[in-house]
Amino acid sequence: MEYSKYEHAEIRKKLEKALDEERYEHTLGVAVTARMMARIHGADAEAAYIAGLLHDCAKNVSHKDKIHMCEKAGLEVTEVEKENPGLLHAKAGSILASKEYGVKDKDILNAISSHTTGRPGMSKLEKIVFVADYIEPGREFRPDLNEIREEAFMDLDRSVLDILDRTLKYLGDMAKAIDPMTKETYDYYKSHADKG
Ligand code: DGI
Ligand code: FE
Ligand code: FE
Repeated sequence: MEYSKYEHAEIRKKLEKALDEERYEHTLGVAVTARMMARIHGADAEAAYIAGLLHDCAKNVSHKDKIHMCEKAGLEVTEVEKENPGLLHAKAGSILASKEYGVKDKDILNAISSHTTGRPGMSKLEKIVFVADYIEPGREFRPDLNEIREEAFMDLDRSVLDILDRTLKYLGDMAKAIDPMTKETYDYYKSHADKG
């Protein structure tokens, strides 16, 4: 994967306009975290950086427009996604990344698409973006984050599972609807961990 420094700057400039300041800072945090994790875990560091930059690129799109974009692109929009506006920016983001930011790499587009709920059988890049989104330096409010941060560099699958565990607990505490995909992803990585 080869992107020039110029292209990085172009993507960042565009994102800075599309996102609010806090979201843009978060995006830079995810990008550098994902790049470093990729180096440690032997994934494509360049792809990880681009996926990190773009993972929340649809965050400021209206819910109506996200639904419309996904349906137009032939992506299934589930009932849970219609009722919980926090979910669809992932799928919509993969469409924007392809159409507005010129990303062709399928693995990068998948990493954007799966970054909120995960999915069973994620690629290494998808897992890295999923985890980097959770642990980037700006996420200071989460308790005991350093344990997960350490794990993220030592045992990627374990950190995916622990993040899903925490997310499911958080959603339960907040009485929020659980996307079946979040639970499916948890079950998948749980059964893999149990097998050793
Ligand atoms: O976009 P970010 O804020 O950086 O993080 P994100 O894409 O992981 O998630 C955004 C929100 O989605 C976050 O508040 C947790 C929530 N979320 C994750 N899984 C589920 C979920 N919300 C619902 N309702 N159901 C889920 O399964
Ligand atoms: Fe997100
Ligand atoms: Fe994010």
